[in-house]
Parts: sequence; structure tokens; C-alpha cells
Amino acid sequence: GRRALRVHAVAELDKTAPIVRGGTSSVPAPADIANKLRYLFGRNGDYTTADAYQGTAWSVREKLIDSFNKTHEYWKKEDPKFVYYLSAEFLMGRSLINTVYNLGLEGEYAEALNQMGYEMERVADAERDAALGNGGLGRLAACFLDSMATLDLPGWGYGIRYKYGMFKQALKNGYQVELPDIWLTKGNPWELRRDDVKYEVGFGGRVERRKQGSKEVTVWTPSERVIAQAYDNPIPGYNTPTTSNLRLWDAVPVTEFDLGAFNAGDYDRAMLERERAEGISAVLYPNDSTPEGKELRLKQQYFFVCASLQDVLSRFKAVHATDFNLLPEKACFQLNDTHPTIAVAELMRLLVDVEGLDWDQAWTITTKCLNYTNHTVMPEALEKWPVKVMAKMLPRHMEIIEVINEGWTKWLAGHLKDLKPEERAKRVAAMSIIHENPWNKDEMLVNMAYLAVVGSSAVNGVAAIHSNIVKDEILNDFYQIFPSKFQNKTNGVTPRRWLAWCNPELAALITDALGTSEWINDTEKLAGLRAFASDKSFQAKWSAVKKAKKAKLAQLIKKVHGDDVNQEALFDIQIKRIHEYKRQYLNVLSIIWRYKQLKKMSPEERKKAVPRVCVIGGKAASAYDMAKRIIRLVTAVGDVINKDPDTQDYLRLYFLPDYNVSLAETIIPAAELSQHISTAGTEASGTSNMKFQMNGCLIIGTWDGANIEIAEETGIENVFVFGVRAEEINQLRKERKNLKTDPRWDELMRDIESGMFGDKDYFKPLVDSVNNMKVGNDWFLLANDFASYLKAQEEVDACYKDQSEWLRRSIMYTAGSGKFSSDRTIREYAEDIWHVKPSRPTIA
Ligand code: T68
Repeated sequence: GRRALRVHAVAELDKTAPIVRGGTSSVPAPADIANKLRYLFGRNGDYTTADAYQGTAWSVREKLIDSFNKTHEYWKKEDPKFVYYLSAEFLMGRSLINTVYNLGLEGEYAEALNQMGYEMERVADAERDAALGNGGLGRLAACFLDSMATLDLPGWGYGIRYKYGMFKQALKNGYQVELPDIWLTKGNPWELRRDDVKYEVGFGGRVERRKQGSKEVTVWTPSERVIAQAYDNPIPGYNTPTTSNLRLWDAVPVTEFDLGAFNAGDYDRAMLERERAEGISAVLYPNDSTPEGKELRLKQQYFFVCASLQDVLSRFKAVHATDFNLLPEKACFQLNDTHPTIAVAELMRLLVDVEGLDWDQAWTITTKCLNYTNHTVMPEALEKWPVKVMAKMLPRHMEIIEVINEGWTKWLAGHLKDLKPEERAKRVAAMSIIHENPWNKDEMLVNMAYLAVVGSSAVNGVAAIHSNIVKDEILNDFYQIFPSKFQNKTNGVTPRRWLAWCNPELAALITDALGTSEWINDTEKLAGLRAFASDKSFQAKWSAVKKAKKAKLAQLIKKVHGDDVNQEALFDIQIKRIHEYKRQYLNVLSIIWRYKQLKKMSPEERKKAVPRVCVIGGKAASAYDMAKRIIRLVTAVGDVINKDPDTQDYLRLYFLPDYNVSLAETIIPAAELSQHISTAGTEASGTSNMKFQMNGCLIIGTWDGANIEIAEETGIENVFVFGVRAEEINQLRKERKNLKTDPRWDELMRDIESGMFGDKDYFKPLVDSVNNMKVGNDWFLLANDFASYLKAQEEVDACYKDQSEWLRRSIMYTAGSGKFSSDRTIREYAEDIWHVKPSRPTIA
């Protein structure tokens, strides 16, 4: 049965219909954990914390699978419409706490571990993150799965079971080094291998037409084949019996190994096929918004899309035989960026070549089933594959894309019949899915975003401003043709992981104030906190929670850097992938400026300054040179500042290495100020801004992405907004050679150039990137925003001096975060795009 929830008002939850989750096993948790350790690991007492984790996880797994099985039995019986979230990335993080809490088992397991002499939180720390994603896009997919299950929406995620996920980041002398993420060696209790679910995926080879009776059929004979092996990762919903699924594919060879070669003594050749196959799902590409035209990446994309579509069609056929016109009523697919866009051609191939449908019928079905989400405005990140590469690896798909493009351009020309011929030809050429490489006239490219738009029913951006940029700029031509295809779906994050479970102390305080824990499922209820924002005794409790979380982060800084930090200081955080457009560099410049001001002050004056502990964290793509230099600048500036006896009580700067989901769960609850300072119009949405907001952290940010909507919900007067607006960017970029830079900016440039932080040769390109107009630089307009950023930082200091005002704002942030639950986002996708309805398993 379900147990009392620590952070809940228990009585009130008991009023809801009884929820029987998993747990058919009647063995009490302590005995069950001991059993798992005895029979799975051969351990008999004398456990380590890592053992306690393994025993607990394998015990919880069984309850999870019970719930998973019941849900899928029910869905099989009901046959509702499903949504399939196709994504090359799922950044799941750790599972133990989330599973135990979502299943309502935390009372039972916390008690069991206590009896054994362990603390749940410490035990949970022994789990390795599942880091099958780069950043926001992958983590969004993970939040979406949590919300889909919580809302009882029939839906699965489909992706790749990378053997090595996002690289581990270490620092060596202040420089980033990348280490492999070896996460599977100790086994993974959160997955279930499905030995009966395997599909063949082919590559290369040739395409032929054959006569089959009166019909001509197309036969693709691949030259290379691999097997996609399914692994299911159950996804428990919260406060519901639903446990849904993330199905990930592992690539394995068709034959174990080449026995002929082995018998002939050629052991290397016998192993070759295994290596070639396993290479496909071996490693996640560590690129965030940078072009990576590697063939292996296209191979990965096709690999998981092909297996996923075969899987869905095979389940469909088991119930509906070949009544494919029904498919759009039973299945739809969300393409998470262009990475799975080959699905357009693959679904056509399966319907036309394999199932024998005619082209037009297949096209109607395909476009009804697919939808596409855009996550970036960065032109370099919009995927385009050379026709040559695609034709070699996927010859039949290249043909299909050519036919799609012929039909599309022909239809378009007809649609634009009122235009002058030259004008029409120009428009059609500009919107062709296959077009010339603008940098290399000899190369033709397949534009995957165009293919996704033409092949989908709905296209959406991820925040209001971003969806407008998609309509007005990135895909404006298409918007003019299909205005009703374009939508906005502002991102959200799961309030379970990002508030209730990572900050149980704050959650308990919220539940206490609101008199209910229903906000965990209905975050609009958080608005009730507004009534407490100015209440001094509530502020005191709110502040005590933040202090406790700051103490934990201080412990972590001590562990990593060996320093004790002033816990009364303002904790100022910027954590996200390192990218020029995100402008960590601007943050560092303002920290250097603060340092120089403190240096000039008398000891008496300094005592009046607001002390700050600044933390920056994030990974640089392995090939992104400028981002790596930014990391080195952070560590170099930190080395100088943190050791300076004049200022170290007032200012610190730490780079926390290996930023990942579980580190975020420690940092975010402790943050008082967080920075979201991208050049306006460049950050599609941002999602950590929402996590900080939920945890009562004030924001300094530009008028960009979801910052805008967060400010609207929180009250713009409570947010430190600065910088130019997106509408001004194009003009400012044209004029940036004439910009009269701030004298403080010029001074900082000279400081870095002259070696104030050492390594001056290494930092030269960084200085040039923003300060050498001969190179035509500062694309992200740091110099333009510098003065208004410093001014906003002064406002931060003034506000922090008035702790009551600061706490009032902090409470207003959490109170205003209701909109940013991924439950709201998913409800909108379900209603406006997927047309999928809740189906909650009823349990006898
Ligand atoms: C992010 N994109 C956006 N991309 O930058 C962010 N790219 O504004 C938004 O909030 C988030 O998506 C969710 O919508 C990414 O994270 C990638 O990680 C990526 C990965 C591979 C290739 C290109």
C-alpha cells in the first residue's frame, strides 16, 4: 500500500481514491534489501553505502515493474491513442529518489535504511547519473516523460541507449579535460532488457524495382545490417498508478561473430562486425548547438528512428492489422528537434515499400502522425546533410526525400501561381528541401528542418518569443504558406524533481503554508504563497530553509576547492552549457570589475559591501575552442580573487566541474541569484531559469527566451532585467563597429590582455572575440550590454541589503512559478497537437 509522504499533508492525500502502486511483494523493505544483496551480489552484511544503494535500487525496481506491468496491461486492453516522443537525448539523471518518491514509497524505504544504519540521501548519492543528453533539450525530454506519466497520458519516449553518455568534465590546471562517462559497468537496476523486442536496421546497399504481379515494387537491399535491441526504462508518474516507458535501443551485431573467420584463425575479423554494430550506440555526441556533420551521427539518428517506427507499427498491426488509415488515430510522434527527422522518409518507406500502400495515402498518414519542435535559432545548428552522404548511407530514403521534394515544390509553385515567374522561382528555390550549400556550390544538402516542416502537422517553438522568431525569421517562408501549422509551447520543468524532491524542506514549508500538498500536481496553487510574501515570520522560515541549502552547497565547495566560504554572502550562480551566446564571459567581466572596486576600497568601506560567492558551472563541447578558453578565464580569475586577502571575505569565484543533473539538484535550492544573460533573441527558452524560480531564486537576466514569461508571472519589478531587446539586435550588429565602448570595459580588456590573470596568450583570442572590431567581432554584443548589466548588478546589491525585500521577492518567485510546470506544457501538447487523452489504469 502507499505510505505517508514526508512532505505531504497525509490526511488530505488519503481522501483521494486509493492508489495501489506496484509492490505485490509482501517482504518488508529491510529484508528485501538484504535479500537483493545476498542473491544478486553475494553480500552478507558488512555493507558499504554503495551496497546499500544497490540493494535498495534492486528492491524498488520490482515495485516499479509491477506498476509498469499493470499500466501496460491496462493500456493494451483500452488501446488508447499514444504519443511517441522521439529524441536522440534523454537526460534522466538519477532514479532512486525520484522512483521512491513518485511511487509513494519513501516512508518505507527511508525507515528501512535507517534501521540498517543509513540515510536515504547519502545512499542516493551513490547512484551515477544517466547522462544521455547534452543540456536543456535532453533534460526537457526527461521532464516531459515525468509529466506524461503523472497526467496518465499514454506515451513513451524512444531513444538510444548510449554506452557512454555525456563526458565527465575534470579540470587540469584550470583547463577542461574530458573523460569517458562509464555508467553501465555496475549494472543498471532501472532498465529491463527485452530479449523478445529486436528489429533489424539496414544501411547502404542498393535499391531496385521489381515486378510483383501488376505492381512495381521497390526493394532496398542494405549492404550493412545491425540489430536494435530494446531496453525499457519504466517512468513512474506521481500520485497515480501510471508507470509509463522510455524505450532505448542498443545496437548489436546480427550474428554473434563470424564463426568462419574465427575458425580460420582470423580472430580480429571475427570481432569486426561486433565492433561496427556496437559503435552505433556507443557514444553521445557532446555537441550543444554546434554543427557536427559526422556520418555516425546520421547513422545513430536513423538507427533509433527505424527501430522505433517498426516497433510502433508492429504493435499497431497486432491489433488493427493493415488498417493504416487508423494509424493517426492511434499514434503520433513528436520530433525533438531535427535529430529524428529522417522519420518522415522512414515512415513513408515502411508504408509504401513494406506495407504496399500507395504514395498519396502514405503521405496523408505520415503528415498526420508527425510533429516537430524547434529548439534553436542558431543557424549553424540547423541540421543539413550532404545529399552524397545520405544517398550512400540511406539510398532509398534519399530517393523518397527527392520524391517528397518534387511533390512539395510542384505544389508550392501552384500555390504561388499569382506571383511573377521569377519571384515564384526564387521562393520555390528558397523553400526546396534539397538545396545548394551556400558555402560550396558543388554540394547539395538536405535541409532537415524543411523536411520536418513539410512532413508534419504542427511545428512549435519552446517559448513565446522563440515561437515568434521561428515564424517571423527562421521559417518565415513556411509560416506564410502554412500559418496554422505554427504554434508555441512554452517549456516547463517537473515540479517533482525540481522542487518537491530536491528541496523537501521548502516543499514542507509550502505545504504547511498552503495547507495542502496538491501544488505538487497543480502548481497554479503556488500562487497562494503571495499572501505570505510580506509576512515576517514566514520570511524567517523561508530564509532558514535557504540558509540550510546554502550550507550544503558550501560543504560541496569545501570538498571540491578546499575553501570555507562565507555563508552569509549572496550566492550568485550561473550554470549551463558554456557557449558564447550564453555570455558567461560577461559574467566574469562583471566579477573582475567588482574585484577591482573592492581592491580600491578601504577596509571600512569594504565592510559595507554585499559579499558574494559566485559559482559558474558547465561543460564546453570538446571541439568548442572559445568555450574552453572561457572556462579557463573563470578558473584563472577565481585563482586570483579567492587568494587575495584584501577581498576574499567579500568576493569568491568558483568553477564547479562536471555540472550535471544531480549537481543541479544541490546547487539550485541554494541559489539566491541566478544568471540568464544570453543576447536577446538567442536562447530559445532556457529551463534552468524555471527551476531557480521555483526554488525562490531571484533572476538577473536579459529580455530573452522564457525569462520574459517568468518576469510576467513574477512581476517584472521583482526581476533584474537589463540589456538590449531582440528587435534591436540586427541593427546593433550592423553598427557595432561604431560602438563607443564604456571606459570600464576598455580597462577590463587591457587587464586581461596584459596578463592580470596570467595565460595572456591563451586569453588573447577571447579578448579579440569581443574587442577587435577589425576581426568584425562581438557577435553577441557583450560590449553593448556591459553598462546596463553592471547597473543591474548594483540594483542586486541594493536589494540584498534589504533582506526583508529580498525574501519577499524570493517568495514571489516561487508563487509565480505555477505556469512553468511541465504538466502545463504537456497538457498543451496533448490538447493542441497530439490529441491524446488521459487513461489511468484502474486497479482491481
Ligand atoms: C536547448 N537546446 C535550448 N540543444 O538552447 C534552450 N543541440 O534554450 C531550450 O530551453 C532547450 O533546448 C529546451 O527547449 C539544446 O539543449 C542541444 O542540446 C543540442 C544537442 C545536439 C545538437 C544540437
